[in-house]
Amino acid sequence: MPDNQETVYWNKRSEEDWESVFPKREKQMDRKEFHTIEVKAQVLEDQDRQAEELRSALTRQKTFFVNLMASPGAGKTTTLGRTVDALKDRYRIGVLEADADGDVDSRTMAECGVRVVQVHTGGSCHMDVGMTRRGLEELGAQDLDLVFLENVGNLVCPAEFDVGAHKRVMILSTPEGHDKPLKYPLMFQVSDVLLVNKMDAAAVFDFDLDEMEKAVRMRNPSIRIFPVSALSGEGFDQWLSWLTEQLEAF
Ligand SMILES: Nc1nc2c(ncn2[C@@H]2O[C@H](COP(=O)(O)OP(=O)(O)OP(=O)(O)O)[C@@H](O)[C@H]2O)c(=O)[nH]1
Ligand SMILES: [Mg+2]
Repeated sequence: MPDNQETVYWNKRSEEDWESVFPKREKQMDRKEFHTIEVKAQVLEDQDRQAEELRSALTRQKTFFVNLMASPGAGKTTTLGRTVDALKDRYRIGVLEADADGDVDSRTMAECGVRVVQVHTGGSCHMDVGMTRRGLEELGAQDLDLVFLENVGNLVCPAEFDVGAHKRVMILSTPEGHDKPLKYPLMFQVSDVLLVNKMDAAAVFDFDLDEMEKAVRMRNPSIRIFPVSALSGEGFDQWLSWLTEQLEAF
């Protein structure tokens, strides 16, 4: 019998039935006197506090930390590769690669000549602050100027978790469609920067940049939007000058 049918069955039991099923428990306590704890709210509050502590520690040690989020295949690794290539002579850069499994992206980033740590989330769809802290320790972030987290590919869960980054950057790629801000509003709401990637393919996918921007600005009027192509490098000057400004002001 499936689990949900089992649940319905127990709920339908009479008071007498209940006593016969849980006699010990009934003796130990009055079933009507119990405490309810809101675990989700408490866990998230705790995560937020830890994220704030991590961010302060990174600020003290002068490590600028960027949380990069996007769907699978939106172009996170390609974007990081091009970004790192442009900045690695000027800044000491590290990358935390977060994936449910595998090390493909870590190998790619290591070839770019930066320090990399692969974090396996064990199937989890996002990074939390505990996993991030451990990854940063492993990376030796204290002597790095700039660290990127390539978060797990997903437009939902990573948006909910503050991992202690100074800035949240997201990528939306043109094949995903211009309606995504309407379907995944939180991700667009919490991000400081939106890189609209694969602009070289926008026409093929009938991607309307203005429509997308209208939908994003309803939720997040101050988000910075940079249309780019990580493949060709189009639009990277604007993204890189924003990032450099942040680093110089940090
Ligand atoms: N046409 C085009 N293709 C791109 C662009 N950026 C990335 N790609 C391609 O998109 C595919 C996925 O790119 P990745 O950089 O691996 O994407 P990702 O977000 O890191 O993917 P996951 O880590 O697997 O979630 C690759 O085949 C890239 O070559 C772009 O600007 N234009
Ligand atoms: Mg990747």
